[in-house]
Amino acid sequence: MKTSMLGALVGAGVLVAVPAIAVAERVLVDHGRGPTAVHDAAYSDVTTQVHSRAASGGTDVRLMVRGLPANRSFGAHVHVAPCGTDALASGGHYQHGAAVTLAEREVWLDFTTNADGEGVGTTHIPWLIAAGTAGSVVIHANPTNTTTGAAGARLVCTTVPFGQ
Ligand SMILES: [Cu+2]
Repeated sequence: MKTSMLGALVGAGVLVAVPAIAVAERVLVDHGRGPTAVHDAAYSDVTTQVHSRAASGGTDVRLMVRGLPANRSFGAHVHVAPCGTDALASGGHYQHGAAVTLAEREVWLDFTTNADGEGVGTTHIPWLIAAGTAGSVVIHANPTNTTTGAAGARLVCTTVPFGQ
């Protein structure tokens, strides 16, 4: 009984401590490991990681994904709010300034998976993301329509504290 209680306490502690440590020790680099929420059960094996690095007035954002269908293209964007159980909790696309095209004022991370179902989406934007203006990266079912910004259903969402 003593052993099983200890085991339960350690197990609970690990679950709580991991995200807390990740936030506390990586203050200078936005960093998300996820997904935070899965909106389509067919994608429950997907894992994600997001890096956002600001330097010299610009920002590099990288999305790494595993566990997706092989050789398929997906849309992915930075959204304004953190993920929630409701797929719409992450809000709309994060936008910056008044550039003429959506591609220039939003942050798109579309990617195509390899034969192993892994994909990487990267982009460089020539500005800094202000704290509190962007909260997640959402992966969608289809590549982004460059005219409308639409990319189909929201599959998985990763909360990322951009701009800190
Ligand atoms: Cu999106």
